[in-house]
Amino acid sequence: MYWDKKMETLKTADLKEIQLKRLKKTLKQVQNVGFYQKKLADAGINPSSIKTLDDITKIPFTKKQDLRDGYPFGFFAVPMKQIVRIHTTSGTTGKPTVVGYTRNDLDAWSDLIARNMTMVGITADDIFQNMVNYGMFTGGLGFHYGAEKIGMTVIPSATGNTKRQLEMMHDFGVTTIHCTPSYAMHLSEVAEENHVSLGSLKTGLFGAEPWSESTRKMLENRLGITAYDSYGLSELFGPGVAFECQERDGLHIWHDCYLVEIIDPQTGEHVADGEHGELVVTPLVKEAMPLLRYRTGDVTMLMEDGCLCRRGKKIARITGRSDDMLVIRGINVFPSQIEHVLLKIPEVGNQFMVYIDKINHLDEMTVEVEINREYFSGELADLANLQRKVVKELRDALELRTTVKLVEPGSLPRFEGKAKRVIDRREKE
Ligand code: DLL
Repeated sequence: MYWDKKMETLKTADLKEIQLKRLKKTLKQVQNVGFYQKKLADAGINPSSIKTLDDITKIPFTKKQDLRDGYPFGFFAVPMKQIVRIHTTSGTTGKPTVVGYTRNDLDAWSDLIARNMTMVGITADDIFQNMVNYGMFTGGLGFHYGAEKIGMTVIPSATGNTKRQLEMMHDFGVTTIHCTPSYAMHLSEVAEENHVSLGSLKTGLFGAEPWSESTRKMLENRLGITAYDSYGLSELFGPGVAFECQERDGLHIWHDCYLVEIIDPQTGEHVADGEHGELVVTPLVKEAMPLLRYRTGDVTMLMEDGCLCRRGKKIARITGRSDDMLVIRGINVFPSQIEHVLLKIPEVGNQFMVYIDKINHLDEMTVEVEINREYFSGELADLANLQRKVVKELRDALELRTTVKLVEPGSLPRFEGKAKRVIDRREKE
């Protein structure tokens, strides 16, 4: 199941040759960007000083703040006439980051999405409902064009009106869905409440935010699907950077298009395979907005074991962003770890919120958890014991004391796009 068998199964030596050729081309392309002209000149680097792939470590990193400083078009390496589309990141903190695409970029991007979908057995016979935002977010149009390229029947349903979404899934015989894992969870809830049968559904493609193995199991059981993790970011086209294959043990990253490093975020040095660090990527086929050693902020690791289906190292499921990591009384916690613990407890529903406060100079974490109806009221309800159980599970896994509040099913917020489950109310120093 290959979309581009030659590129997906290149022998190591051939892959390295292509990577180096493309890296050199990228180094030429960035010369059209004022930021890089200066940055490379300051570091004493000209394209001819990069002779091997290992020489990449001579090149300085590019950070998200650099892109923000270049707002709006400072990182475009081609004349505006050649830019055929613009997307932006959500920009929750300050100005959004603008990304641009040439016609070749759009073609390369949709090819990558087609590779991912083909890898998990999706074909032109599938009916695909794309339940993400179709605006500036790259998830909507990105998947849309990839799916059309394969020849799937695409339903661009976007977000909102969950009952209508379910009706379409049922009536149109949808086989494949794409959305955030949080929305999929909500969808499964509404399907259950309304007794909607989704017998045609086979595959769920979920990404754009961290999620856990517990969520995967829950979604698979409730929706009767196989669920795959999909990773990407706007700065590297959007979705399509890495994707699980049918093994569902780590994500294949497309090494002919993305040169991957994992670094210690503090020192900037490479970490060993199997060790977690920040993912740094140099895209190799971007025309409109080439980047060098882009610090994604995402925490993952290169996996030591290979895969039978494709060459090149896989990356592990993204734990979170290094700047999403919570430091509670000196202990590092990722929201995805909390989710993993909670969803393994059968009485716990699928929604939670985390609040962090500073009380008497001490960090305090409060977790609000929805409880399944039958355990919240009625004969099976034993809230005091259950509360102690949740506190214990969290303490055992995170080595952290938390305050747990059990709340009624349906009372916490639902999310159509990326979930915002953590509210840090500590004052920043
Ligand atoms: O979220 C692109 C995308 C759309 C990916 C649809 C997958 C599916 P941005 O809005 O720029 O782009 O946000 C990128 O989201 O740096 C990660 O922190 C996070 N992220 C994306 N995919 C995953 C994932 C899109 N599978 C940021 N697991 C990235 C964990 C993810 N985090």
